[in-house]
Amino acid sequence: MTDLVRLEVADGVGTIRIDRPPMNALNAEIQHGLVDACREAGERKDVAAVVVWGGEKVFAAGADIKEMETMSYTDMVDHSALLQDFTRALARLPKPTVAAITGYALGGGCEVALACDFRVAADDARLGQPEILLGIIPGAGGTQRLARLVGPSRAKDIVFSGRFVGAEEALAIGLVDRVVPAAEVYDTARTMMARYAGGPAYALRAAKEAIDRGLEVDLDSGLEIERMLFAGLFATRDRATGMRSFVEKGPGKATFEGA
Ligand code: CO8
Repeated sequence: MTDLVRLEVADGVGTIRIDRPPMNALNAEIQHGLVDACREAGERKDVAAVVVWGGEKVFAAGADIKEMETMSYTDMVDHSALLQDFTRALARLPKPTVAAITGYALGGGCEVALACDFRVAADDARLGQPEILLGIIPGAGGTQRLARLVGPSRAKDIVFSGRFVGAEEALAIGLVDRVVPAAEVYDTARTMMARYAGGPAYALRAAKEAIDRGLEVDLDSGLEIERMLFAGLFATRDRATGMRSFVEKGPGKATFEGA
């Protein structure tokens, strides 16, 4: 584990903190660190949901351009699998996730945010995929996840131009889910995740998997994924507890064990 990426856990919420001032440029050490932190957050029973946080000044201004500058085609053939590994590790983390975005979320930084379930942005945050201005394209899932989130035309505008998208526009096009003053970003994201602590962990995991995997396949295959996951939840104690407490006490009264 690297000091540049830390998993901090409090009250059922894990915070994956990216910490490489001044811009949290995502070098290979951070990319490996994110894979490790996601694995740990996924496995730990005391983590119900995860906030990804770059600190009060910046989320992440992208891959480390200084590290990439001298890389050859063959270097990048080897390295590019890692670029997609760390965003995939985040996207596949079987718990709710939110990116808490202050300052810039650019290039690989925007792609980290896109791999989360939700995004909360500061009112002065700026997002974007400026890779085109470096003569490349997004390489950590940006062309795929951005288009799925905001639609192909908007994604093409953002990727072709490399322009920065302000928080209000990001909210209007669905690139972020909430905009709050910068000082409130982390607490807002934490509050969003805290509601899942003590929740039905296996049902949350199944819901995330059904929606995300379903978006990758045709409707009939997606419905089959849903059917199998739905039936599987009848093997959990949480399902038995949830239904029993509804019958005995009414809706919303169950407490779950994550089992
Ligand atoms: N990589 C390396 N260093 C960076 C990066 C970066 N992405 N961004 C900023 N820095 C450095 C600057 O070089 C500068 O260093 P120094 O003090 O040594 O000169 C320091 O951070 C501060 O930056 P600025 O002086 O430029 O600060 P400003 O406030 O003037 O500007 C910006 C901030 C707008 C964020 C500006 O720095 C910028 O445009 N940065 C580059 C943004 C960018 O192009 N990102 C995309 C990178 S490519 C990419 O992400 C590819 C994705 C594919 C795989 C993803 C894997 C992670």
